[in-house]
Amino acid sequence: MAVERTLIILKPDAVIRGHMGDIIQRFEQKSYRFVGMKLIQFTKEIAEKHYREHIGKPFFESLISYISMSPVLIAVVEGEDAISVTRKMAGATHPLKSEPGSIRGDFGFVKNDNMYNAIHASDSQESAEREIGIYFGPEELYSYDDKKVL
Ligand code: 3AN
Repeated sequence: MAVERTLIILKPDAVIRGHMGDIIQRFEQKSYRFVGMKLIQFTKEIAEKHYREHIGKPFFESLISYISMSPVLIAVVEGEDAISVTRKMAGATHPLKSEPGSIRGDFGFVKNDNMYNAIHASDSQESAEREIGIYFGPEELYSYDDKKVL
């Protein structure tokens, strides 16, 4: 086990439907720390940087219009095994295949053949480092020991 940092994005469906607090609460309940957080508006340029492995896939254009629908909340979550545990908490990519109890299982949905899956979570150490670097400079990330406030 190791203390890791991972990147999450609360996507426009979560922001617009008012589920940011519900989702943040799940990480706090798990004693994970938020060490960076901001709202940003995705542009095509940011989407191409973030989702570079999906450029050219059939769903890429709809992915860009979905992720650009409203500002998104971007955060860095820190804690033991944060990368794999956050992926587990997020659940399977497709909202109808994700387990009830997971974030996508509870907040994701499908409408007019489009899927809305509420959260992005980095899938590996390498992706976490790359994705955190897209959105945060070192001065925007905070280290704090939870023992100091307990
Ligand atoms: P995950 O976010 O579970 O790691 P990825 O990285 O395969 O999934 O896909 C990134 C995002 O692209 C997904 N969260 C979803 O919004 C979208 N996406 C992936 N596959 C599809 C698909 N077959 N149809 C529509 N959108 C998709």
